[in-house]
Order: sequence, then structure tokens, then C-alpha cells
Amino acid sequence: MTSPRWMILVCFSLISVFGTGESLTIIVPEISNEQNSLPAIIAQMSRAIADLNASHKKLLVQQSRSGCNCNPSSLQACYSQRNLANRRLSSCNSQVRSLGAQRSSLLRQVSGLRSQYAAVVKQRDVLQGQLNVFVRYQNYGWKYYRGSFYYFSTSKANWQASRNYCTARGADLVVINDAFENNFTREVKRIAWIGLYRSGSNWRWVDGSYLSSRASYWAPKEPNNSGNREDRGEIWLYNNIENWNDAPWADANYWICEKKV
Ligand SMILES: [Ca+2]
Ligand SMILES: [Ca+2]
Repeated sequence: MTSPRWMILVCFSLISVFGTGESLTIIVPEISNEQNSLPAIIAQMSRAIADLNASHKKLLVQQSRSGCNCNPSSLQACYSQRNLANRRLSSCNSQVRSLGAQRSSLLRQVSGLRSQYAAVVKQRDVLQGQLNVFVRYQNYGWKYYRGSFYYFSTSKANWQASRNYCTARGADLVVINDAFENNFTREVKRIAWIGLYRSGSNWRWVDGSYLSSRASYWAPKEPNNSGNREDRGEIWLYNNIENWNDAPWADANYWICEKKV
């Protein structure tokens, strides 16, 4: 019994070497009480060997179709080819991973560039808007000074009509924010309305801000609300740094418009 078992093991080993992955079903003869005669064992072994030979041939055909002969040198060549193919596959996988990382990096760059582009477009629109304002007020003949255009009227009107003239042109009566602007506006050498008005016990500018004591240029003893009817601000003693006066809104004065750009 040892000899047939050994033969089958050898055959299985051969199949394993050929290694095509095909599963084989071989009935291994066993000695039992019912099958203990030598002829029965020989017959069973013969069938097993025949099955094994058939499978062996089939495997050889498959090996032949796959381009490999199954002698040792051919097998070695097949293994070499397989190893080379595995190395190439590994290299390809590395390249795929590297390309994936590059792709992610490029996508991040594209996203960053899109954000930059949107910011530049926004900036361009702002600049275009400012340029349009520049062109428009230059065409009006207004004077540019430190971020604003100014209009110095050549006729007189009350405070509200003066303001209406300015707002109809996208501007408002001048808001004097600092000493530079105070000096610039008094250079007109005319009594002129500015955008300052009394609001209860406070003075406010037409842009809604309250008059700051740091940028306040009232003439001495002003505002005095003379006759209890002076509720608008004007440039008055224009030769002095402190030159403002409060006056009745209905007085006819020159006026100064300002358009910030
Ligand atoms: Ca101003
Ligand atoms: Ca006054």
C-alpha cells in the first residue's frame, strides 16, 4: 500500500509544480475491510493514475498555450519573466501613486489659482468703478484732492438746496475730516455751506457721523446760535484755521460738494 500512496503524492507534487491553478479531484485508494484484495487495489490505482495522466496532459496543453514549456530551464525562464513582470507592476503601482499625489497637488493649485483669479476680478471691478468715478467727476470739472473730488459753487443757495445740488450728482456737502481738508476748503476764500448741521444738542455731518472735537474748527465764540435760529455750519472766517460759523439754513451761500473715491 505504501507504493501507490507514494506515487500519488509524486503526481500531486508534479501538478503543484506546473501550478496552473486548476483544481483536481483524485480518488486516493484506501485499504478497507471490504477492499483488501490486491486486484481491487490495482484496479483502483489504475483509474487514479489514468485520471492523473489526463490532468497532466491537460496542464501541459495549458502551459503550452501560455507560452511556457515545462522543462526546468523553461520554467526558470517563466519565473524570471514573472518576476520581471511583478517588478514592472510594482514600478507601475509606484508611478500610479506618484501621479495620484501630483494630481492632488495640481488640483489644490488649480483651486488656489481660481481663488486668486476671483480676487483679481473683484479688484479689477473695484478699480474700474473708481476709474469711472474719476472720469465722470473730472468731466464735471471737479477738483481732486486726497481721495475726494470737490465742487466749489459759483452761485448761492440755502443749505438744503445746496445739498440737493450735490446729492443729485452722487455727492454730498463736504465733510471736513482733518486739518488738511479744512485748509483745502477755506482756500476758496468764500463763505460757503459745509455738510454740518445741528441735531438736538449735537453737531453732525451729512455722512451721519458726529462732529469730533479733534477735527473741529469753529471760529472764536462760535457756534453761538445767534437769534436761536442758527442750525447749519459754514466756512466763514476763511483766512483763519478756526473759521466755522453756525448760520440759519435759509441763508444764501456758496457751497462745497465732496465725492469720496
Ligand atoms: Ca471729507
Ligand atoms: Ca453763529
